[in-house]
Order: sequence, then C-alpha cells, then structure tokens
Amino acid sequence: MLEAFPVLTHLYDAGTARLEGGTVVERRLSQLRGCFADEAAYEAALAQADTLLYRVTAIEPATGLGDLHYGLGVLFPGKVGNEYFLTKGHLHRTREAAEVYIGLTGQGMMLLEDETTGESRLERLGEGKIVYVPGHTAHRTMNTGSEPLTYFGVYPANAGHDYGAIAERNFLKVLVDENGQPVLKDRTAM
Ligand code: S6P
Ligand code: ZN
Repeated sequence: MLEAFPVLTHLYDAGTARLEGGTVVERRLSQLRGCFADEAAYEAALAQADTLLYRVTAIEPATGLGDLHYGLGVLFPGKVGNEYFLTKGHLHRTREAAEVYIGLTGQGMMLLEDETTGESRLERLGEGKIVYVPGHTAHRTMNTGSEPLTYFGVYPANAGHDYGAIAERNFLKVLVDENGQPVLKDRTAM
C-alpha cells in the first residue's frame, strides 16, 4: 500500500550536500583532533579558525533486515600542513557491513584499511567514480582538489559507525601533498 512506504525520493543540492528530510552532521577542525599527522600544523590551523571541513546529510528510511541507509557528503578543499582535509574515518559497528560510495563532484581519494591485515588501499573518488568499501574495512575520505568533493554513500541499515577503534590507533597511512601530487606515506615516517 502506498501510504506504507517511507519517503523514497529526495531533492538534493550537491553544492551544500543537503538532502531534504535528512539528518545533518557537520564536522569542524576542532572535532578532528588526533586525525592529522602533523600536530603542530593542526594546532596552528585551529588557532586561526575552527574551519568547517565537511557536512554529511543522512537518510535512514527504515531499520529492518535488508533496509538501506544513505548519505550525501561534502568535504571542502584545504590542507593542514601538507595533509589534505579529511573525514574522521570509521569502521562499521557491524563489521561485515559494506558500503558503496559514488563520487558526484570534485576530486578526492578514499583510504581503505583492512582491520584484520592492516593492508591499505587508496582509491580515487570524484565525479564519475564508484568505490566499493568491503566489510571489516576502515574508510576515510580526502579532498585532493580545489573544489568541494561531494559523494553519495549507501550502506546497510544495521551498519552503524565505530569511530573509537580507528581513533585509538589511527590509520596507518597518511595522504600528503608533495609538489602538487598526492603521495601516500607511512604515519610513522611523518
Ligand atoms: C557512512 C559513510 C559516510 C561517512 C562520511 C563522513 O557509513 O561512510 O557517509 O559518514 O563520509 O565520514 P565520518 O568518518 O566522519 O563518518
Ligand atoms: Zn561508512
């Protein structure tokens, strides 16, 4: 019956990453303490301004088995030291839960880290790019361009977010700008 359906269509604005009817989360520099490798550069940037780094609007139409949640993200361009603006990054609370990212505008990359093996993978994310994030994989997004990076993510309703596990040990790799090119480095080499 039609009235039993949740809202199935949304208007979205790729510029602001606002999805009609969604829950908005905004993250500023002060909320990403510990994420950037160069702590001195982080403190200096924060002393200048508590810059808005990204905004995610999430839609959670239903929470049953087989249901999906989805979100529209916008990650603004910029750097802390030579490290690109990034998202906090997380594992899914339900570790098996995978996710699909679809790049809408801008240029960026996703850092994927297998929780079990510690193996890292870097995937391009931007207009026309799709990235599949398998289960048991920590994921973080970086904006490597000069425009806002917007993307759409779809994940199982029971995925949940676990920020604690990755925050404790952080990602093993760091993406930095070297002469205008993104270069992946070991955190320990920073
Ligand atoms: C949710 C999905 C994204 C992120 C967004 C912000 O599973 O992966 O919508 O929430 O990219 O990143 P974070 O790490 O702050 O949630
Ligand atoms: Zn996720």
